[in-house]
Amino acid sequence: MKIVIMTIPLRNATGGTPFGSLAIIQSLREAGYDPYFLDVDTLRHTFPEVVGFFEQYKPDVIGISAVVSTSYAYTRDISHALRKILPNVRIVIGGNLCASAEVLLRSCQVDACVLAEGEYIIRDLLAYYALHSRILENYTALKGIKGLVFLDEDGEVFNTGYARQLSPEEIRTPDMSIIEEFSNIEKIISPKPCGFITSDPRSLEPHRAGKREGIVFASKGCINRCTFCHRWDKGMRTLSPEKVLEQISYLQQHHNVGFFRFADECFGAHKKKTAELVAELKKLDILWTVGGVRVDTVDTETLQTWKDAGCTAVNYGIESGSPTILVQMEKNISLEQNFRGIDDLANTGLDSVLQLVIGMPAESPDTIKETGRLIHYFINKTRRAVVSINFAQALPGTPLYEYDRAIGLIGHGWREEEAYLIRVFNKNAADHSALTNHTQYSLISLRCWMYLLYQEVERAKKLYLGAPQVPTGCALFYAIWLHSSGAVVRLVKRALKPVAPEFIAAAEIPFNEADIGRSPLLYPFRAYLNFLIVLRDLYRLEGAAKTLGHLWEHIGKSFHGLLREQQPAIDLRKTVGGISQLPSSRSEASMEPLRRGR
Ligand code: B12
Repeated sequence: MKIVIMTIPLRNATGGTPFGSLAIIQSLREAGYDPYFLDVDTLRHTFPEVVGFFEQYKPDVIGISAVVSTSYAYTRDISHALRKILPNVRIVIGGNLCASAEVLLRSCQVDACVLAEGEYIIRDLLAYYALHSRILENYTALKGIKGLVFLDEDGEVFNTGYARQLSPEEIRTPDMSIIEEFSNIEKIISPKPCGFITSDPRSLEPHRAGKREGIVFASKGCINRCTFCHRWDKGMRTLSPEKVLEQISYLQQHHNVGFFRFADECFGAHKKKTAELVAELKKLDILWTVGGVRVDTVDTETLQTWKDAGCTAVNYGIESGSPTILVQMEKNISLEQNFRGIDDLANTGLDSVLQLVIGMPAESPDTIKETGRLIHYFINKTRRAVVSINFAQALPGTPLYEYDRAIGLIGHGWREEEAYLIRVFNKNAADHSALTNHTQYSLISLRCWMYLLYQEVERAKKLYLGAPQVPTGCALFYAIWLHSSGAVVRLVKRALKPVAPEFIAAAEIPFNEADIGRSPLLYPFRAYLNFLIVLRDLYRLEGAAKTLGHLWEHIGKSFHGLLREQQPAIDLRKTVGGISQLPSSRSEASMEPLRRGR
């Protein structure tokens, strides 16, 4: 049987190791198959190149790895193109996009969606495909394979239920030689370490010169279920130190990697196993950073042992400075714990990024102010000023997505859901251009909040880290630019050049919205300026008519806001439980477990 596993291009640039595809290929090899790997994400083949490859290769089965829900449009288009040239090929999709199984099955050319970890499900499916053609489907047999969603004999969505989750021992060590054979490892391993490693003076030690940076993982899943996060794994599993060391040692020996990034979502939650791993890492004299850490799973002492073992940075998912929002997120972390987590960082001097999510349904000017205070605390305490702010993006399989469906922001039918998936295709959560406003405030307010918080970052940098002020000329010029067309700006420049050259020189310093925070002149007027900036952004993005519509919404909601009370702190999962409708068809009932997440 000829099989191809393919990745799809995520975002505009290559984005890391395709661990999901490697796991599937390894499992298939163990079972005696010899799949081809088409790593479109890394190699960035054009669409015609991909189609051309399949036309020539003519596989029997294509497994598409769609690991994020923002990958829908490409998945749909490629599935249609492949069906056209290979009418009988079996097309299977795996990855988080399968939380939208009904859309995939009804609108794409897909035979089956594989739920969660596909290592063993794909084997069962291939065994079935070996015996049955697309024309003569045996639904009784298909329904016996766990972990699948497909359209049954009546055209209804049929979900066979989640398959058994892998034990930590069954999670495969990624075989990077597959990348070497089919893809391009040079595009996956970075020639230089990232800023979170170079911020540590140890990165300059002579014996690390020329070392490269690679990605590894020590665990899968998370101990918590935040209401904006898609959980496809049940709970969390931590690998044995041996499995982690295997990944590290391969990259060290074959690719001169000396700096490592752990792509875990919840590094360190299993304390004993992590302590064992950290003790081993210490012996290796490498430098490493960790992706996701919960503040309630660490303390100063633990972080210090990590630092001593080569850790340079930990990235907490702090998310918000508002107790109301933390409850709505079901973060199971209090604001006090967040502050304590920041203290732990400060005590150890580890680098970090403050990761925030704004725009949950209960977000308001008050909760944004609370988050602003947290930003000040973080920057003042840690002396670090990297803050990453994302909008809460509704991902299928999360309470936030279900909330949006229930209140009509997404809609109930699969066609409306498809329209939403197309809207968020390839969009990062920080992207202003595909925003869904889940809050009770206007879209203009939501967009202003993002600028407001970045201005607090700049303000805090000025106050506590001594970042330079923004020159008055620059600030004034920016204000003029905001209010006028390019022609007026040019006129002002020409008029002022002979009389105030310093003003023009200052004005030409690159300046962005966030810098208002460092301008003593503009900072007091930031609310007003942000409003203008956002109107300008919306006008550029959507034109005059729609901008006027947003303005109208803003006026209406501001008026109502005078009467509105602060929303109570309620976990969004509970809110959704109270407002979502019961499934009214077999297809809807099949989708139910996917909507709930795990
Ligand atoms: C590394 C990573 C990335 C990397 C690259 C991902 C990649 N190439 O795999 C980058 C940086 C690109 C990335 C980006 C984003 N990511 Co990301 N990312 C991850 C992370 C941390 C690790 C992925 C990984 O390697 N997992 C380990 C492997 C083994 O698991 P896996 O990929 O899930 O594969 C298994 C199954 O999915 C399935 N499977 C996968 N492929 C196939 C194929 C077939 C044929 C079959 C049968 C089965 C199958 O079997 C695999 C083995 O068990 C995960 C969290 C996590 N730990 O999973 C988040 C995660 C995948 N990302 C997530 C999100 C939301 C995003 C963004 C959309 C965030 C955003 N809005 O900005 C962006 C994409 C934005 C955009 N513009 O489109 C979510 C996905 C949720 C969802 N429903 O979309 C996750 C799960 C984190 C989370 N819990 O919220 N991400």
